[in-house]
Amino acid sequence: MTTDTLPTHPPEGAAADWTVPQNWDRYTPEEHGVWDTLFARQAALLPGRASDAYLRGLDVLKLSKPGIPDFAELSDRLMGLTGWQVVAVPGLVPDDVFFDHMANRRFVAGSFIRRADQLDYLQEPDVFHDVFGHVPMLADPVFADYLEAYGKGGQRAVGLDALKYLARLYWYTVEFGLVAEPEGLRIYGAGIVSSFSESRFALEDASPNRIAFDLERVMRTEYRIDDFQQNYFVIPSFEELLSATTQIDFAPLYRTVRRQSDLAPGEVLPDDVVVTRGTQDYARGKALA
Ligand code: HBI
Ligand code: FE
Repeated sequence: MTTDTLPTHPPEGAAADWTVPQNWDRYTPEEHGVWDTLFARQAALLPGRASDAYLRGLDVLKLSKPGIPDFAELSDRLMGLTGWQVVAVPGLVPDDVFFDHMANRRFVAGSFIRRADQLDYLQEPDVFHDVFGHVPMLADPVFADYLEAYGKGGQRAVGLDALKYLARLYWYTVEFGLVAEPEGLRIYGAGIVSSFSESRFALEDASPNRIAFDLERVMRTEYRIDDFQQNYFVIPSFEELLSATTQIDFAPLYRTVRRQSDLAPGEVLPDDVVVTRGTQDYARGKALA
């Protein structure tokens, strides 16, 4: 995801912090219907696939209520649970704005929804990705702390010119992370739980590698934004993700990572702890096509 081409000033109608009114009253019945269709599709897939923390969030936040959620109502519930809020933005916002909101426990969400004829097509994160994908995890106290720490780390990374490395951590955890639960691997990344096809691919397809999470290794790993991931990284628990990323000083880590080569999306290293070794058939098929 690149935000390099964004203007530095918020667009007309947005506040200085880039937030806009959600204007919940202005959604059409068709738009609410798109949410309901997407919700029904994912809700049927996720039990037994999504992490326990995610499913609990979906439940306690009452996201099954029909229609696009009202951010004010959602924020009230979330505030009572973990102190987070959901604020509407017009689309992608500049990195510093994104991190400032996150460091202050405000999750920025697109308020528009994809069209009914584009259920699986997404260029920019819409309200289904942002709210259905991300917000349930914010009801988990440990993950809520992780995301705040990420926002604060983002603010420091900007000064250290290390955003490229930190963005990879976001990608392979918040967007495309897997967690090892007692009953088996589960998805928690928002990019997976909000995707009809990737929620099965990430867990059940023979193609991708599933590799034990290692912070330095993840920070070296390039990612693809236009297709299924070739490698997924598996955390042992959210507590361990939080401690692995808050008990260390990132500045020396960035220096170490900068000295090493970047790793290709589907690469496996001799030192990797491989949970399931993939065939990479899917990616190979795409390369030949
Ligand atoms: N803006 N609305 C929005 N959503 C994002 O996920 C987002 C963003 N701006 C910047 C950004 N993400 C990146 O900096 C992170 O992925 C690192
Ligand atoms: Fe996202």
